[in-house]
Amino acid sequence: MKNTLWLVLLLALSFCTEKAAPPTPVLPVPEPRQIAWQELEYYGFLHFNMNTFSDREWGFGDEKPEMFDPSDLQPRQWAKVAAEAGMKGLIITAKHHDGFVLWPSAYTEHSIKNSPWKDGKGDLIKELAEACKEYGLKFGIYYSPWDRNHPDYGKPEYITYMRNQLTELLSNYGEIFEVWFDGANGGDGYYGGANETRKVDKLTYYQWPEVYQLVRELQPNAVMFSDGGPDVRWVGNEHGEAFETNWANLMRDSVYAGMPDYPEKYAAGQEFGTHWVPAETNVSIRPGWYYHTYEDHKVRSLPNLLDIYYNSIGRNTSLLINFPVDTRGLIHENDVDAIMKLAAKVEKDFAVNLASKATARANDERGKGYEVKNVLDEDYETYWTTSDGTEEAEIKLEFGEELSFNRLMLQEYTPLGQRVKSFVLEKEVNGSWEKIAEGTTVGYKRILRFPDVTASTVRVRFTDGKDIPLISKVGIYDAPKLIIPPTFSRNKSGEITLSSPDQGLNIYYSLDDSDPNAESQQYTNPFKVDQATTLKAISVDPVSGKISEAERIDVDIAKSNWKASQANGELAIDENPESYFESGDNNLTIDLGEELIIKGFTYMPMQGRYPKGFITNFIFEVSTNGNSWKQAASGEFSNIVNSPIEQTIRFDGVKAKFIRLRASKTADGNAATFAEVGVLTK
Ligand code: FUL
Repeated sequence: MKNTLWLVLLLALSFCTEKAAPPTPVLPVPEPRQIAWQELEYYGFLHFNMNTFSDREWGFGDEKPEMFDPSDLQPRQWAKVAAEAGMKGLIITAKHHDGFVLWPSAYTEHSIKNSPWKDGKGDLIKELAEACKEYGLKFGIYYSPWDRNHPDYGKPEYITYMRNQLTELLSNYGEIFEVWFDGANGGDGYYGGANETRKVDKLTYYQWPEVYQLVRELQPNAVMFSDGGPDVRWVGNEHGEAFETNWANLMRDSVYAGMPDYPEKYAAGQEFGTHWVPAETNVSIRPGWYYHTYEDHKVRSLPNLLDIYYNSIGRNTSLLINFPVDTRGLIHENDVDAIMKLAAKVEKDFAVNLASKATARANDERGKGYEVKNVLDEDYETYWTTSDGTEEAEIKLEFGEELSFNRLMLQEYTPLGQRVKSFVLEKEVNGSWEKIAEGTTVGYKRILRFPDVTASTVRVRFTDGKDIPLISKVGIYDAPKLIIPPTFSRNKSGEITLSSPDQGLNIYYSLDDSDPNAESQQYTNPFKVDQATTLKAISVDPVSGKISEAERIDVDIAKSNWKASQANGELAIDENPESYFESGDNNLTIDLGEELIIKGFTYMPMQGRYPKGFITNFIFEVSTNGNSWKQAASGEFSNIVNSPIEQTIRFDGVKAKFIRLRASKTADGNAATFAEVGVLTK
């Protein structure tokens, strides 16, 4: 009898300590290498190669190795910047489309071994691999399958070359975490002097299954990126934005690198995709992937970088931000400044998880090991889930006091598959529930941003899913406001729009050159200014009372009555610097609609990604009747190629009803282009 009692006791005890049965996986599920990769979240891209020196985005393949001549190449600076910015790895363009390679490959002469850098004795891949190790970063390789230099490109022999080079890269430089295969092929190229167009069948030519096998053999832990994987897929655009609904699942066998309808059809993944192929968001910190001095003033702003962060990492993708390393061989100061600002702001946004001190309750718990408290710890491996078949699982968080917050972060435990299809965050108000925000898929990580909310109890309801949700983490944060000046735009009729850099901020402005404060005119709607004046505007956080610096902008008379004499000339007076007028006869003539005394003019050169026709030498003429013209100024826009910002020329007041800006020379000899032309009347 005694023995039986002991046995019962022992059985009961073991029952209590035993973990409940795990949930059944929802297929597809990730490979361990993909789980490890997903946890990196954030890493950097380095576009540095021949294009840096030829000042191009896509080299033709006929560039000379001697051109690769950095004056101060420091891979350790790249690694230091990345590590300090919170990145977990770096991927470098070992070979881009022009075919030049950054390591002394035994299979080509088109490499750094024939460049002046370190007298041809350097190995940049090795130096960067070492720098990454020193700074605790993972190291990855971008390798362009398209090669505009190689004579055999398009023939079977080239595939052997590609495999040989991959073998070098994946054998000699230690652990590689990601191999990045670019899907681009623009056709024409140098091809060893043939100078012709060679397009290949992107699906079959590269013999992808064999290439994948080679990578697996040499670097079993590396993930491979291309449009459709096999391990990591493209997000479908280069501006840093994932779809809100974003599945890691993909119909992988229907996708190949460089397929034309990929962005619309496959970039968001598919709920019933057959394979686990999560997305990576790749975006450059400047308009171009490679360095161009003329983009030094175009490094992304903090609000833009923050949007990218929330719209990529916050939407179930990893984030790969590119640094176009400059001709010295350094990440440019402006880019360093921008990435550090992003790092500091992200750190502040997620500094305190308000949920971690809350009491969490769930409407159902699966049992031992799957308790709701698991969503509050920092361990991704522990998660909360419910009994099989539970409909509308929910987690309630009781803070014990009224708290203010504006971010929700959720993480699914993805090793058993992506499940959640929709969820809603609600707060309790006098015994009933009010919606704060809602979302669709979660995946590895989902972050919602919403205006400040106060509540003492909230709940997250999982309203639809492929199966019961497995939730590893719930975070609630109170991100501080981004208190920087408002952004400004003006249309042709002189209407000014001010936009707040963050939700919940007020904007105040002055139009009389005085410094605005929280007592000044508050901005509510666009307003018209048709005379020359100075606008100063600030952003104010009504809660903390914090005030941004003032933005000061000189505006001149509105262009509402202006008319251009040439067809399309309107594009240069529409107050939109992104549109431009290209003039076959190198001038732009404008009727101002009234006679004015003008004291100068402005010229904004073309702002597009591939600018052309910058005016370097100008003649500016005025007329009161449109027939007889008088020269008011002539001269040079000295640094316009390197710094294509608005140029301002002043002169003594002259009468004008008509103005004409004439290019006596353009930087590249192309027809003159005009993004925007204005006059100064003050
Ligand atoms: C694209 C390339 O064509 C660009 O030059 C750049 O390397 C980008 C990351 O991928 O497909």
